[in-house]
Amino acid sequence: MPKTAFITGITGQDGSYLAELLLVKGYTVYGLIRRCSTFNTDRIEHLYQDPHDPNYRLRLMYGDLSDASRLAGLIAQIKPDEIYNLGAQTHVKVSFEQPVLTGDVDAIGAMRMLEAVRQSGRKVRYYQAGSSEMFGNAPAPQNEETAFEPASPYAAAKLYAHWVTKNYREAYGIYAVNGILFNHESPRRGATFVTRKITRAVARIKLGKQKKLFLGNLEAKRDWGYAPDFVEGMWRMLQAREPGDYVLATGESHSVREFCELAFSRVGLNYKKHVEQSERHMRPMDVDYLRGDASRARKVLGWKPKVKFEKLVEIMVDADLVMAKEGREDFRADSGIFG
Ligand code: NAP
Ligand code: F7E
Repeated sequence: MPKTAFITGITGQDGSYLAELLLVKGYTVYGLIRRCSTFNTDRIEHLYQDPHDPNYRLRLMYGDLSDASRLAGLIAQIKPDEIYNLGAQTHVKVSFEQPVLTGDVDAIGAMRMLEAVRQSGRKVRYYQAGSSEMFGNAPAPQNEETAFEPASPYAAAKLYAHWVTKNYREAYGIYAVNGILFNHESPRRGATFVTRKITRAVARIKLGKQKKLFLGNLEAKRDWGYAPDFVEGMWRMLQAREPGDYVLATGESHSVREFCELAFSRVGLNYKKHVEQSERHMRPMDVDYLRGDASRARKVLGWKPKVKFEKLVEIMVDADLVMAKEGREDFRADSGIFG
């Protein structure tokens, strides 16, 4: 029987790749979208289907993770086999500026979803989008046994979601899993995350459209993978015989400075001539060094990332060059207000 999936956060980077993957696998995909005064569906426009087509398999529904009654109503209406809770306020620095909203959406939002699942009485498989940020400055390499040390309102909110997901699995027997995903990027990454901010700037500087790139902490190290590899891991988690929690990571860690060096050199530029540090992009507290150990996912799920650091940088720079040449890039992230 073809399956039905419900994705919150379908308009985001991961939601868009996951929707693609599930449609190819024959799923009917329902996606939660927020009502906005401007369109927020750029990342899934290539997947649109005519709702009058009887084989219409991508169905977008208005809703919000802050609206419990709507979430319960949607789950009752959709009757999903699988739920992927990817919706969140995802920016760590913004979580210091909007801690209450971040807690409401990222922590209580997950609880609203779990309660809707529990009260529906249906057998649903539930994926919770957890984050390596929950490890904070715990020693690397971090895996499922590493003690969490959240270092931001975002990380603390995600940790609440992590624990209640585990609790609903153990207390109610719900097939609920936590993916603890290290940073994963792509040409669809939001422009205010550091990798995309860098690759967009590289393209624009190369074409003479921008002069400087202002960044914060250049010494922070992250384990950066490729988003399409990671959404495949999410799907695998919901196909396993038993529910569990899994780290997804590449096992390599590189600094923001190294990312700059490689990205600028891809177009024959020296980052030192263009990158400046600015207080504006520093956080009240940062996470210094993340490097994941995904052995459990490899062993139990057979999951392995295909794209590593150098290739990722190439993919992102090349895609941004094409966009900038076609004048399709958005200049707003260069103003220094965002990011
Ligand atoms: P993203 O591109 O920032 O997308 C976030 C999604 O959440 C968007 O669809 C956004 O909708 C939606 N959203 C925000 N607030 C919402 C609300 N109140 N109600 C419903 N939906 C809401 O994030 P991503 O990179 O795809 O990440 C997906 C998930 O994985 C997130 O939960 C994130 O915290 C987690 N995660 C990401 C990474 C990573 O490296 N990418 C690593 C670990 C964990 P709009 O488009 O309308 O804003
Ligand atoms: O920062 C440093 C910054 O914002 C990475 C989210 O998807 O991954 C992401 O969170 C590092 C940090 O990602 C700038 O201080 C320097 O040390 O790209 P980021 P993040 O904070 O790691 C995790 C796994 C998630 O779960 C989150 O949802 O880069 N950095 N200069 C900068 N960061 C930004 N954004 N902008 C700068 O100018």
